Amino acid sequence: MGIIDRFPLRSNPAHVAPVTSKLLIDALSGRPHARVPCWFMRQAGRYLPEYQRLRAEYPEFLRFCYTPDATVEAALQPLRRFRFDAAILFSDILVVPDALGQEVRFVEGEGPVLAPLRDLGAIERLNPARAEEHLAPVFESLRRLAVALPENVALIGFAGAPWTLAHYMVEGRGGSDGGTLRQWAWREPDTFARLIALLVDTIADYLGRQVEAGAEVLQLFDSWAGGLPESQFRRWVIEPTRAIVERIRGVAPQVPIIGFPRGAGALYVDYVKETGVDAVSLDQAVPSGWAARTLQPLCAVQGHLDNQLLVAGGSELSFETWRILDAFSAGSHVFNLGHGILPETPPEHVSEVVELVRDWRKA
Ligand code: 1CP
Repeated sequence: MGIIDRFPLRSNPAHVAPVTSKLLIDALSGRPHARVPCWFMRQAGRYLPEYQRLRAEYPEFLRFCYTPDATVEAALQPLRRFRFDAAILFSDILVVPDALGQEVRFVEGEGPVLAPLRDLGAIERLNPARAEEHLAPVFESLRRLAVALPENVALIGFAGAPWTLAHYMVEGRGGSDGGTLRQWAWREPDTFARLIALLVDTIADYLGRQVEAGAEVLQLFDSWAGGLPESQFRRWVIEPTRAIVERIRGVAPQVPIIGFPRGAGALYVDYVKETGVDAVSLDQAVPSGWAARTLQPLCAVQGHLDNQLLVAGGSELSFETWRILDAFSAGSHVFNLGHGILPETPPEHVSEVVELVRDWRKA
């Protein structure tokens, strides 16, 4: 049996396209591929000293995000050190609320702080008409990256999903338990639905433009999708995601879409079945065996090494890497973390894992 036969087609590929030179795209599309592709969420950023030096030139993080010279360099930095199979656009999910006219600041040592949006009037003051022009530097970054990347490295575009963007927009920051947001969604679902609908439209347009500019894969980050009751998860996570996936399929049917409903637990199954994503990114709390049996027959899976183990290192890091590779060996798998790389991660641990994944079962 050749190595290619070890990674069979998944049972229901969403679309059929020719085999490409890019392992990541083949794996996500359920096509045969010779080894497990690997990239890491937040692979660019603060754990790299060269990023810290570049970032020091731009006191304001959003200014950095809107400067293509800086973002292209930041996205390429990890590829010079590690043999990743993809580059991810360097930007942030919060450029979307910023583009809609909400006040967004990044406070050193604290993270993002937004002027909280709490009523219909504030939703009506958002201005989707200005978003596209405001985000022009993002599209320019993608155009430049598409030219700069080696031909076997895929270019990933991304956006925050509506629920997660709403979390920051309503709470004014991440990290909290989202109480204000959840209360609003329960108390005034019709008003809240207007915010979500506006975000669905804005995100679908934004991702469509990212594809035009050169993105070959898209990831929707729903980092705050966990902890919702089922009915709310359906309405505010699954439904808006399904609507975005449908819109993108209409304009770019060849582009694989990865969904990341972090913390969704058992609801990962309905998310995969109902949103139509090509691949699902698993957080580290999802049992691997369960995901391999339940999710992998339906779509490609991505994940899900604990980002804290990547900091800790040692023999557990290799054992866990091999365990995850083994667990998902019967179907399409993209090796990644359960959440983004932490700033205190030693870069040597990253190269160790990337090389373990590349060498795994090499004949
Ligand atoms: O000080 C600095 O240099 C800023 C640190 C930083 C970086 C490097 C932030 C602030 N954002 C980013 C880049 C970024 N953010 C990327 C591109 C880099 C890459 O992946 O290689 C991406 C894909 C994101 C996405 C993002 N931003 C998410 C979704 C993924 C996740 O981690 O859950 C979220 C939730 C954000 C918000 C955000 N931006 C920055 C911080 C510190 C945070 C999280 C704050 C919180 O926990 O609420």
